[in-house]
Amino acid sequence: MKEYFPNVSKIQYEGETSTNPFAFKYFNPDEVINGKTMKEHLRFTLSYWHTLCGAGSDPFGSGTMERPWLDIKDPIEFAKAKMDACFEIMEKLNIDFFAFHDRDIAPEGKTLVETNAILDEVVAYCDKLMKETGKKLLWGTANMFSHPRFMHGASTTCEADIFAFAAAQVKKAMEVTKLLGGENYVFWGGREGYETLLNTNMKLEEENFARFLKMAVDYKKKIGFTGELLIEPKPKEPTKHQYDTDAATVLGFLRKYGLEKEFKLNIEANHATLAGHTFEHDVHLARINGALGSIDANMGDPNLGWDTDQFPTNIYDATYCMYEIIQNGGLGKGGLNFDSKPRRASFEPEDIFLSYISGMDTFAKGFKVALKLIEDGVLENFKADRYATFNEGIGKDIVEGKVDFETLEKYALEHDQIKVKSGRQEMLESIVNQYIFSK
Ligand code: XUL
Ligand code: CO
Repeated sequence: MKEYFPNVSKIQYEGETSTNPFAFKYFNPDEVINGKTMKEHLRFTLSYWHTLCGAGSDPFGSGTMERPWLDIKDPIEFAKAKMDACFEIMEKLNIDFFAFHDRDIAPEGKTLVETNAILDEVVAYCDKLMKETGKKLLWGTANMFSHPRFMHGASTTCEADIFAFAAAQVKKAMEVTKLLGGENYVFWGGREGYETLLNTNMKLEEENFARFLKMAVDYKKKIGFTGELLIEPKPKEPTKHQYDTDAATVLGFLRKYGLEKEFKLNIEANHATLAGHTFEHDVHLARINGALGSIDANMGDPNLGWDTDQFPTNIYDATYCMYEIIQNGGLGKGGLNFDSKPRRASFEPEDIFLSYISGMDTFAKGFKVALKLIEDGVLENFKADRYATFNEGIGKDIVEGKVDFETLEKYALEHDQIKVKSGRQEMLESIVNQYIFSK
């Protein structure tokens, strides 16, 4: 097989004193922690779209990325070359999983029949490489946002024929994901939202969205796909009002339509922050509702209000996210998928590797910090103490549902001289810093 990145050899763990940019400083893939290797804990995943398809274009300029397969003219050979490059990158970075949209791996043909045939050919090639290398598919999904036919939405479109087309596309993408042993299937509704109520029947769009998801659940069962179905919330971009705004909105929607047992959430860091939350807020909310499925690990830029999809280097985000994952007992079938891309000016092929190294090291360090915080019980003990009044007396009665407003009024009239304690936020932030700074 052709080597696309001859200048980069397999990335080794060299420890935190290393000054080699092409080495891991914190991610030691085979280090065993609590009975599992770091690799198994973190389940790092390559994102096909940004890594293999990202051209580096933006609204003001064309693509910048130098990629060694760009001169291949034949569309199928081009697709297979990207697939080869994908497996080379995973091998060199010690990444076990990848994730893709149908259109990332194979181009569309002139008709849906032709498109499906092209997809089948590339999928067969992918299957062969997976069998040869042992690499795994974390999730598959359908791109129902790039093609102009989806300008009004996919399952939330105003055109019934587009709804049918979208259903056919998801059906095929689910079959392909199953064939490749995918562990999850993701729904991110890129065009599932609206721009203006002047032309939108929001009620019908929301109901159709639920109908569509129900059909997906039925088809999953019909074909015996045992992976998890995941919804990825995002508040805006591309549409002004995305229906899947954040974790809380999606959980409420799923409950309204009786779908809460069928779906978990794929939480993306910068989608949560665009919704005005912290990353850990959405991960936590998913976790305490038993709905934490997987993570799209990236970060935004606090000075920019759009989806910058940057490789994560923020140690606080990584620590707090890993804190939730550990409390969740791990990610199950999920993983840490880097929904991130090198910056437009980081255009050389080597930048792909340098970007992944920084993201993987950040999460590996965050994992260790979070584990130590949990083992030492610093935050959980503080929280337990903070809510201790609910463990006995009137607090216990409240939690056990034994009191009403009248009993509480009687109690309050006798106990109205109340002393409350400090929340100690600054102390806790300082303790977290201490754990991050210490080795
Ligand atoms: C877009 C985004 C997607 C999903 C998959 O913001 O995050 O790439 O992860 O469709
Ligand atoms: Co994403």
